[in-house]
Amino acid sequence: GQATIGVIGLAVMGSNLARNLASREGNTVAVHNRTTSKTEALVEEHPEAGFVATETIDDFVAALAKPRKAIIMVQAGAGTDAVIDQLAERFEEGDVIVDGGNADFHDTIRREEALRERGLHFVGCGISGGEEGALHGPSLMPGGSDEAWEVLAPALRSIAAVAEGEPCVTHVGHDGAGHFVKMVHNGIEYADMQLIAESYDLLRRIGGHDPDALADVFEEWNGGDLESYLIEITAEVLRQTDADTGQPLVDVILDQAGSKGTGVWTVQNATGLGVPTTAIGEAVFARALSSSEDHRDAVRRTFPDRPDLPEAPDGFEDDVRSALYASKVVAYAQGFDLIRAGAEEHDWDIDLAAVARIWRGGCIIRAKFLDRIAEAFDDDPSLVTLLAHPYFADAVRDGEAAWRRVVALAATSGVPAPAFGSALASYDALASERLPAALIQGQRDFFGAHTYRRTDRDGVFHTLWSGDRSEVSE
Ligand code: NBP
Repeated sequence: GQATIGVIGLAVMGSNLARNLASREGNTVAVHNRTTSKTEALVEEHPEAGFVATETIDDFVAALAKPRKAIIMVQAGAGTDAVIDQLAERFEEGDVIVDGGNADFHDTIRREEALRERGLHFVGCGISGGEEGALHGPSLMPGGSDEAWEVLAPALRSIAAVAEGEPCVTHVGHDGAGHFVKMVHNGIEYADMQLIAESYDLLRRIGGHDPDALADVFEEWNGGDLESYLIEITAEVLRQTDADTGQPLVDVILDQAGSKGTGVWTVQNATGLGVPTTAIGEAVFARALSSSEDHRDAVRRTFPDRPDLPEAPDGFEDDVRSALYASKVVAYAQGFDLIRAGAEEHDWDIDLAAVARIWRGGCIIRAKFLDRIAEAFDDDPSLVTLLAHPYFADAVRDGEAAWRRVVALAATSGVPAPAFGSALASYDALASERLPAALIQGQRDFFGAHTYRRTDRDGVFHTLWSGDRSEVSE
């Protein structure tokens, strides 16, 4: 075979990734799709790519130079398993199968183990950046073995986005580490989008700005600390006028947010690992709430009298910007906490600074902010939380008063700001000397004899609540 790498699955993501690969020095790309007409169409439309078109899986495998490298870009789940099986039957020791789809990392762990037993390498690779990223440079999060990374690195480095001169790809960790980190990336994306949406809502309803004026505000913010792809596209969405009605497009879009599942996975795994990713949780729930049509109807009809919206206080726009930044620090800190907890649970050696660096380009959450996060973990790889790093601590301190004003005003005005509020609550809880968890331990001991520990002595204790209420130690 003469192709240096192959792509299977030529829907939008696979086609774009294959074109990206083909456009880079050193890659010759074999392409294959279950439905052959798609392969033919791609090859015909892009003669410049010099694709090696293959009709059958056998042709595809035969077209690849050894060690064979194939990237699967088919629908996650059963489709991926089917293609893996087809390749595994034909591949030989040392060959590498890459799954670039949005797989559940548990599936990736399972597949990697099964293929390893057969002498094959399997790499679950998170790919962020959507269609555009796949074509021009995604952020790539490969897992799998060190040997597989060595084989794949040149091709992956050649197609990744570039940030500050570095390709946005790193060997995240073994087996499912790459897909785990991609999952958390998407969870953080949910939180970031929700925080921006709350900022918009507050500025619109309390600030009284129209979408066009708000597009200016977000454009301005994009020139500062908040500079990011999501802030940039927010301005563009707010600027858009609907051709049919002449209204701002945002006003004619149905206000029910969809999701494809990675946010839910993030929260499920966070709760399983006991990591309080509250901002991601609020973001996932906020989308679900927006789509709860019956509940929204029933409650809106029951409570037609809403608080009066106040005039925006002086400096409100700056306050919201500060609240957004501080909340964002909390949300990202929680996301990185989850990566660290996942790494501990699954024995992955994940460099958090490297993860922050590969998210600086190509992916949806790319932002200037991630440079700061990378620096923080470079300074101190064992940093307990981003909130404790001097740079972010100062940012939170500077924004704290504004953050409180915004959350308080949102509450009295009846404008929901769940992610702002819960990020602030998370910060306040972490910063509190004492938490009411002590009372909860008392309650648990009362009804379930769950025992408690004391602040002043080692040991495990129980109060004889239904007896003489004396304390016994276990
Ligand atoms: P889709 O997720 O829509 O999958 C379509 C592709 O899967 C087609 O090539 C189809 O072949 C193939 N396929 C299916 Br369906 N079942 C198959 C089977 N049993 N055997 C072989 N091939 C099968 O494509 P996509 O939107 O390009 O996404 C590809 C992957 O990338 C997904 O896992 C997705 O989650 C992930 N992803 C997508 C984005 C994005 O922005 N869209 C971003 C990041 C990751 P056919 O032509 O013969 O039907």
